[in-house]
Amino acid sequence: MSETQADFVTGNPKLNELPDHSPVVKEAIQIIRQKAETESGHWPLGLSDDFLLRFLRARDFCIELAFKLMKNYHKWRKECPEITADLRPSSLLNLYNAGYHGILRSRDAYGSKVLIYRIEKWDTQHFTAYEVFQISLITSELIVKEAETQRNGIKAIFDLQGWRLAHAFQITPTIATRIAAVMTDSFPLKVRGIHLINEPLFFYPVYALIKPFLPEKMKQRIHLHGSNYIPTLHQHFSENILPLEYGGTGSSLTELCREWTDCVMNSEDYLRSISERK
Ligand code: VIV
Repeated sequence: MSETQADFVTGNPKLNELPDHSPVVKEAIQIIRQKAETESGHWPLGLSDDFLLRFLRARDFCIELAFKLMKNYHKWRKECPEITADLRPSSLLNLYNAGYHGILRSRDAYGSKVLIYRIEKWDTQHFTAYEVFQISLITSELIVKEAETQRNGIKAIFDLQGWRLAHAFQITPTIATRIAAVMTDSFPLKVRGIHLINEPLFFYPVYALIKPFLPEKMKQRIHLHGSNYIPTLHQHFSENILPLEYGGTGSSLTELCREWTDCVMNSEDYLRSISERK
């Protein structure tokens, strides 16, 4: 077996550094495409090079695992149409405008994209957990197109300030399994860290609901910082990328939310095109 073929069996993070046009990358794409075509599956999003490459990178070019991830992704989309069937950011505009979600302008020291969510801005009277989930899925579908994000994954900061019982009631066991699935083996993004800040005591029962569905590796990547989060959060993210609200010197979260909202609203056509294909 050649060295490359062995890498395709075990996976090798070094292959992630290769550019899209590298012959090794092209070869892996051919192999996984052939597998997909042979397995008479239904591939509503097509089997383009770009599309296949995101699954390969998410699994460090282990073809078996990349193919399994690709199947899980399609299965997950089918299983939860409430989340995946109709990605229309304009119907979520109030949630965006409230400042629920923003993305840092700079990647962190490891090249990961950093996403911020503020629960306080989720008004449960107007938005269900499914709609709030769509915000994360929309972001994921947009950033997974970037090679650097495919390579270095994401980190998410959940600010649980304002977490109330009304939020907790939204997290049903079904939603909890959806959350765990999309974080682990149903979406082609490497989740490199989840940081919870300002979590109140009565968030723990909800966390306990999600936890059993997470593999050990993922549990280790979840950090609970509490309300005195600045010193520990800064061990993971440097001050110059964090927004003002979190003790950083970057732009304000309000500004970052507005920026990302604009970007999402400009992507409506693309999002519609991927939601319509079943
Ligand atoms: O959506 O890589 C109770 C991540 C997340 C994603 C998606 C991808 C991903 C890391 C999630 C994390 C967030 C789509 C691809 C699962 C959406 C969550 C929506 C719910 C309704 C938010 C409520 C608040 C949670 C807070 C803590 C959850 C952590 C343990 C993740």
